[in-house]
Amino acid sequence: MSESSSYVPPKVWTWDAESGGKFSNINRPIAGPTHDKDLPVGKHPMQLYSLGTPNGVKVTVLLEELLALGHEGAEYDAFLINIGDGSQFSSGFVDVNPNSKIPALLDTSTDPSTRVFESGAIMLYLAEKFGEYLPEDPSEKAECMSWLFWQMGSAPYLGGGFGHFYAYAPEKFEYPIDRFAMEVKRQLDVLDRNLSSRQYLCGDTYNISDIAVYSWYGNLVLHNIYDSAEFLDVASYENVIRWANEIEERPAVQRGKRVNRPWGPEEEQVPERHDASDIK
Ligand SMILES: N[C@@H](CCC(=O)N[C@@H](CS)C(=O)NCC(=O)O)C(=O)O
Repeated sequence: MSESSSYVPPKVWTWDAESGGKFSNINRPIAGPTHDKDLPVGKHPMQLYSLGTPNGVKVTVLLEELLALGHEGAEYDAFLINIGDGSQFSSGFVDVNPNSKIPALLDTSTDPSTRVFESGAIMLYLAEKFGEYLPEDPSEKAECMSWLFWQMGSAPYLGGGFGHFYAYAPEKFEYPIDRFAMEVKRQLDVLDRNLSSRQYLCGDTYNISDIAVYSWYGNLVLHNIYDSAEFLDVASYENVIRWANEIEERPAVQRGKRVNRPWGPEEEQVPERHDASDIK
């Protein structure tokens, strides 16, 4: 560790200064809505309020996989929630997700409608509802749940920890970058060892845990997120790369990745999806 800090934490933390860095304009220490606004509702059974980040992509990929299997009940409207402008703090969004984070799902095919928030809970809800991508055998299901919850517990160290301090913080600090780079590399090694003897995370069959883990760690090893591929030497995790490529080749994954994406090459953007034809 090289730098020293002059910051001395006060006795009681108060919210009186912007912390700086990307997202500092939307970060705040209180929950609840900031403004009154209802959410739009479309014509399909599933109403998704999201953005094409790794957490959002998990759900659109799964919905596309379910549609590919012929489940009409998985037809969905995907509305764009722009987290940069604070849309996650509207009263309508907070009703669907009191935690004000994308993705949030409203299943209007139940009476009353069912709200689901937290991407892992949404995936589990959809997999159980349609009886797909979730093993039935209790031991196999336990393995699938283990990797799904592994992703939910691990990715905050990648995104909120490593990504934040390596790419978004207003200054580079060695201590947090060191700590989170070490953890992310350990996580990649966990995946790499598991995938050295298995085609998919749980064995021979693709399931929701692969979709969840791919959305974060597949993206990391294939797409240089946080501009960190060289720094983390992602090329050395060969089994993770082999597995991520295999998942990425799936047509439903290709479609799901593009939904709720208002960035990137214009011809690939699908800010909202209300019909299959919206994804060209
Ligand atoms: N554990 C949550 C995390 C969701 C999350 O962090 N979403 C981010 C975008 S990837 C978000 O909505 N951020 C807005 C904010 O923090 O205000 C999940 O998996 O659904």
